[in-house]
Amino acid sequence: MTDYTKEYKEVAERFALLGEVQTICPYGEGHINVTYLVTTDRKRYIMQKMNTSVFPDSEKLMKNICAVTEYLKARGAETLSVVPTKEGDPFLKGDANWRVYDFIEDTVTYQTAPNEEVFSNSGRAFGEFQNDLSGFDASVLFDIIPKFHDTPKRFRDFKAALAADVCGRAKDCEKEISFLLAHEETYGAAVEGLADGTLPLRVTHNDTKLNNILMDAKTNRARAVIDLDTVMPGSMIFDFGDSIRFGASTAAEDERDLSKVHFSLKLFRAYAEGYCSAVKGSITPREKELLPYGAYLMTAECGMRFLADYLAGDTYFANKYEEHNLVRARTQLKLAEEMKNSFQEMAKIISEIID
Ligand code: ADP
Ligand code: GN1
Ligand code: MG
Repeated sequence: MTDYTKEYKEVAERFALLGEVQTICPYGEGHINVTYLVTTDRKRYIMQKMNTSVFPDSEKLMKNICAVTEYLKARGAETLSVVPTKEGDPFLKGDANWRVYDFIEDTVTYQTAPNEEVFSNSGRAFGEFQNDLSGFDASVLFDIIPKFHDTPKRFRDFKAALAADVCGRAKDCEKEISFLLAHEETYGAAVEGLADGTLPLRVTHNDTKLNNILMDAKTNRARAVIDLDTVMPGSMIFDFGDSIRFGASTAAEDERDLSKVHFSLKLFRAYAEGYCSAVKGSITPREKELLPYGAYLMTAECGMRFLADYLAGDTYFANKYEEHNLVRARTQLKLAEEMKNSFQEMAKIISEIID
């Protein structure tokens, strides 16, 4: 692996780090920020080049993160610790913007669920995260990406990318395009429920992938929910659904061999048991009813976002090769279809877990 120490040492040294910087290496599998592991002779840190096209206002973003992490710490939860610059600012402003967190030691992240127990633990942790934030004053939060899980808007964006077809790629994905167009009537129920009050607006994480949670390396119990960039008002079914999208698949989000990609009801049950054990005191009947739909919705939405980005020339998600976003879109749409065909089984599982 290339050592980035020389290139980024000057950046790292602008932060109030303990010790002398020894190495800086790329780290993790996030699609949005560029993440590095910084090692000094005393401690390890996560340093991120912030994605300012996705999050144009770093000031507001870091205000949100500081407010949420302070609140969580006061409740005794383990969470991200922002390391300020030597001037005391929460991020470093320049041609690029950078931030640093303490590295949370003795933890691991998973790209696929290694077993049902780990996935269930992650469900409990995201449920507890939801509970921890239930008393948090949402009015102090900036709406950092407005309409983040407004699926009808995501669908309109997808159709605009399709109409423009700037790279001439639409011909490579006719099947995927047809799937998304054919399901238009299924995208609206969550935003409609939030608008008419039948779904409560809560403070949610909005990006609850399994790799956005740090698990204890020894016990596999969840230690900290991370990637707090998208904490905003939203619906519980977004958080539940996005976890199922990523973690209840039998393969990675970017598996090329679709015969390996299936929606696992066993993993769904495991996650639902963990999540519902945490939220059973606050979940409403309508939320409970819409948990299976949330899984389908977040998966179809993510599929349309990956496909829109592929059509637009890969401007949003970090990718490792030319067709990466198309490969990702294909896994999501296959999962969405299987989920749609499993609504009854999912509902039965939920009713067995909470009555
Ligand atoms: P992105 O927004 O690009 O997804 P993340 O903030 O999720 O970036 O970070 C990418 C990865 O880096 C995470 O999936 C996790 O593996 C690792 N990571 C991030 N923050 C920490 C931390 N404080 N301690 C340990 N690992 C971390
Ligand atoms: C991005 O930041 P990361 O890699 O955890 C994206 C999510 C998508 C996800 C798909 C801010 O998540 O919305 O569901 O990729 N985050 C943002 O893997 O757009
Ligand atoms: Mg992440």
